[in-house]
Amino acid sequence: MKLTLFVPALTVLLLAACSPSPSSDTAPSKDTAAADAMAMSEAEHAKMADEAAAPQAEAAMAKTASATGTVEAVDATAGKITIAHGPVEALQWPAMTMAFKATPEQIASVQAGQKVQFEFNTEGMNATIVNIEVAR
Ligand SMILES: [Cu+2]
Repeated sequence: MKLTLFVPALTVLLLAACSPSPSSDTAPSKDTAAADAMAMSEAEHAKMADEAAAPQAEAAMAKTASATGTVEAVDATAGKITIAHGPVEALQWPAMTMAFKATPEQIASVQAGQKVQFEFNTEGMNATIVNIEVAR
């Protein structure tokens, strides 16, 4: 009696221990993978939340700002006005000389050497004049 009960039980134990059965071997690792995936997605969501909570970083990517400066050059062919502008606090830009995209009308409205006040859109390294007028 004892033996007949013991043998089937041992067989089950051996099968459970030795067989690469999906139910016994991969289930725990699946759980771990799921937990990892959840941890990753939580981390990603946290990162996304951080980015959402930092509008300044996103705003710096595409933003309208205003500045004053001196026109260094106008290039109607290239469609650009080069301006030595002062610091732009809204963008955390230092003072620098750079070219802004401009319309032919804007280009025609200024001359090298003039002090100007202007507004511009910036996206990455591209800055486009929205409005420019000679400072008075
Ligand atoms: Cu600049």
